[in-house]
Amino acid sequence: MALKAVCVLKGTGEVTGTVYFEQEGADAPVKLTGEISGLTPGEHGFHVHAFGDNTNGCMSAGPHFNPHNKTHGGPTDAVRHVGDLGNVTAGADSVAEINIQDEMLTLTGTDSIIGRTMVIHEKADDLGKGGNDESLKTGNAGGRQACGVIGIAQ
Ligand SMILES: [Cu+2]
Ligand SMILES: [Zn+2]
Repeated sequence: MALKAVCVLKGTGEVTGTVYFEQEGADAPVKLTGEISGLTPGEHGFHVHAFGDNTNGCMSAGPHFNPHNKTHGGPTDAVRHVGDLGNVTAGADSVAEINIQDEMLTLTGTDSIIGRTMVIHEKADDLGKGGNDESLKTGNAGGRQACGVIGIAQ
């Protein structure tokens, strides 16, 4: 049976979104669909952060989800945080359509992303290629515009 999760993203500004997750089984990739609106046109970093804690807004979600102690990277890199999904791109209508298939995320087991936080950022993620220390931690993606806890869906 497919595993399903959902995340509603909200922030202090205009940015809102809904992301759906689906995985056919423990070893299958995770498919993400949905959309995020209210963004400036262009690329925005998109990650799973470690904690499902939004007590201080998106800041209390902590750093990128990184159970294997790697450096930050892009979604197709072998060396990356589990939570590194790269960028989503908003069009002139301020909407980013989410359509991602990821090999490293999982909705089950010890590395499950259920109960953690999805964050959409102000700026583009440089995928660890920015040439400075911050690039290898956060991808220099800037502020957290909206976020939400990933929960089990029906
Ligand atoms: Cu992030
Ligand atoms: Zn990262």
